[in-house]
Amino acid sequence: MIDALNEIFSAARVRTDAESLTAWGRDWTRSVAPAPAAVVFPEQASEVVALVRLANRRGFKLVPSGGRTGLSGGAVASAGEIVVSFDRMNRIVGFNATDRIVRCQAGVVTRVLQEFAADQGLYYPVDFASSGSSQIGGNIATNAGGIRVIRHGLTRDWVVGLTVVTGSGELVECNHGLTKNATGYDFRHLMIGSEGTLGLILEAEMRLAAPPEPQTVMVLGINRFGDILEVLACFQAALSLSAFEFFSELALTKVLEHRQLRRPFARAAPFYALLEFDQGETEQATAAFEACLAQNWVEDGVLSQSESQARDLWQLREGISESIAPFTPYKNDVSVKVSQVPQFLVEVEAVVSSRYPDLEVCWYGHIGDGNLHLNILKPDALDVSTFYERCHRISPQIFEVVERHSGSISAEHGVGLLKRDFLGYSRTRVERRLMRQLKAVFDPNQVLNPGKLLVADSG
Ligand code: 2HG
Ligand code: ZN
Repeated sequence: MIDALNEIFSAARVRTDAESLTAWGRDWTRSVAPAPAAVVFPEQASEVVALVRLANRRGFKLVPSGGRTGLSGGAVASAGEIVVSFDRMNRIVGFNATDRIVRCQAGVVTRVLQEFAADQGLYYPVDFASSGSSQIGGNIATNAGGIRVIRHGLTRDWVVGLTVVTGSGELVECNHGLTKNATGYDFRHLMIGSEGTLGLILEAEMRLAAPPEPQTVMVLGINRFGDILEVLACFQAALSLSAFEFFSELALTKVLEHRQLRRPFARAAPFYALLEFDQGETEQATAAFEACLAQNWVEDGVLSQSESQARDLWQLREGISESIAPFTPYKNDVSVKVSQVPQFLVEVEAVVSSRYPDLEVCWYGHIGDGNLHLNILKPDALDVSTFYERCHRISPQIFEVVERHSGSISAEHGVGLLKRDFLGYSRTRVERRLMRQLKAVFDPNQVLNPGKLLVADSG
């Protein structure tokens, strides 16, 4: 294998040392042990095409690898695969101010794209805690969402063109940056969210937006779970929100300890909401806050007075995932339509409190778009596999609630390895068969990201 790889890549761009295999063989999912055979670092499209063709001839399996910040094992190589890292395809290769389109190689880091946009007086709005290391190719492969979806949508909404190599090694240019293009199947949208199972993304044309007004952040203390959505409705009736996030007191405690931060206000509340909106709408926001106070939905609140205060308040929400990572959490990333959220929360809470009475459960998420992150923290005394087995047995009960509400078992983290066995709760048998048939069209020899997203048989 290594000799064959060396015909495409110089020796320095093929790594087989144990440290590299571990580092590039996994993502932020820590429950599956990495065991790739090699890691390669292509620098141009022709090398990726040659690699995919080689994989087809020789039966090698390829795992695409971006910033490796995924939480469902989508970028984990655990069975002797070749990891294809896009770290060296990290250049912005074109920008057109008239079109407001930037052309990025797959390995461009999200924050680099955001900063590039700002340098042009424009804005790339998709944002999340891992923007500093996640890469555009991975964002597209998982249709990353994050914190401003209620205003600016998902990664999918900003992709206007893609260059991909299919699993059989054919180069396909999708959509060419067009706004209007009614010429049949849009392969761009098939590739977005396909988790590297249909093709490898080499380049993307991303649309940029006009910059928003300066933003103000408000953090509110909320007494009852059920009132969170009342607060959302009250604010949405009064102004246009850029973000509406929520987190529990336990989540706040973890982030305060981990980052050595101060509470947003002295009195602890069972739940918190974090809202972001245009500075120009502060008056409307203050009025909505008072209305919520009068209803007793909210018991305290704080408003950012500067950009740096806004950033500090965001840390309370964005730092949660990192601060609970040491507890090897079992993650759920579920969503329902916003109108279903109140009932959904009640039903999920009933499962959680009856099945995890002895464990710490951290609630947080992008509740304004219907997305809830539910992390079960591992107690020190339990070993990882016993803990995961227990959670795995309980998951179907949460997913049954999701299914009843026609929700998603993976709202934004992808299916990868971790949620694959549960896909049937969100996608029907017919849909799964169609997915496998599409996989056979784009990747007939099954060389791309094996074992991810779909179970090979009829399951
Ligand atoms: C977030 O919203 C990320 O912070 C991570 O999607 C969520 O750690 C998680 O479960
Ligand atoms: Zn999230």
